[in-house]
Amino acid sequence: MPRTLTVAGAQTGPIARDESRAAVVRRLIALLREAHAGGARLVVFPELALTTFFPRWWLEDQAEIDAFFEREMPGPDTRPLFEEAARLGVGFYLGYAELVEHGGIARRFNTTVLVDAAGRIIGRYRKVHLPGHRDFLPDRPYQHLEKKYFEPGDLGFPVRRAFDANVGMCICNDRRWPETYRVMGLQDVELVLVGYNTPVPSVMTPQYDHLAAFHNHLSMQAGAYQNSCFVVGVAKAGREEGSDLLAGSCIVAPSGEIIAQASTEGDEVILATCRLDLCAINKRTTFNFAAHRRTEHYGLITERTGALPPPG
Ligand code: CDT
Repeated sequence: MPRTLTVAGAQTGPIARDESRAAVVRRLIALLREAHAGGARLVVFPELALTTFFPRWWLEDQAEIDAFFEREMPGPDTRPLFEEAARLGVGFYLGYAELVEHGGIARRFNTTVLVDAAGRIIGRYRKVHLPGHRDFLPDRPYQHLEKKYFEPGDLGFPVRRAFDANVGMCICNDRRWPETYRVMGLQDVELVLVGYNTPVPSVMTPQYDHLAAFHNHLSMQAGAYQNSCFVVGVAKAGREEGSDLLAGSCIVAPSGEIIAQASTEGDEVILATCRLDLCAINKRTTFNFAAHRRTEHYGLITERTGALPPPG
């Protein structure tokens, strides 16, 4: 019997700043039900799936900023999603802004949780690669202030056994970094879940705006192929508070091929039945890490952060 897992990507359209958490959760529940009706056992929601993408704004009032954060998960507004998922017997990945108190100090992370089919949180990931900038950029139509609002994740890239698969998580900009996938690949990952909010035009690289969709898929397809795993990439998409967010949610097979892709910029479910045994093809051959990796030549990857020119 081949090991299979039907996963859904639950792309959302834009979330307005004044849309209540309860209203957003109702949208997520509708997507969850549709995914379940399509046979999904695991549903992937976007990064920061409960609010508008607030890092586009320079905000100074801490209470106003903290209104975008969750102090508990599930909390009163999100509990109905957990209850409905448990009732249906479906797991999910949910991205949100997390506010925790450690020793009386408030810490803020761009976080996602993995919830099992009984509605229990079984995994947590905090975004490691925070893109954008910390200071106000006066010449830009909008900002990308993740470095101001969040601190880098402190949980690494754990892979856990869940849904009969080896499952890892990352968030948005993480998907562009080969290190993200390789650290999970070294834990034998079979399924990487990633939610994203990708503003186009980009604050950082307007020169590449026409390639935004290409780079999105290129990153996830390369990560899947080079680490012999499935990748489920799920967008918050569409025109949100005057800023466009890239759509293109997709499910990528270990061959690097896209096997499901969203066709709209709104709330949309995509589905694929992942034959997890397919991961073994390249794990045993081209990308058999134990047989072929040469770690004695990879030291710079962890010794050095930024690039330096060669000597001479
Ligand atoms: N949310 C997020 O990480 N978005 C980034 C945009 C980078 S441009 C500052 C992304 O990689 O899609």
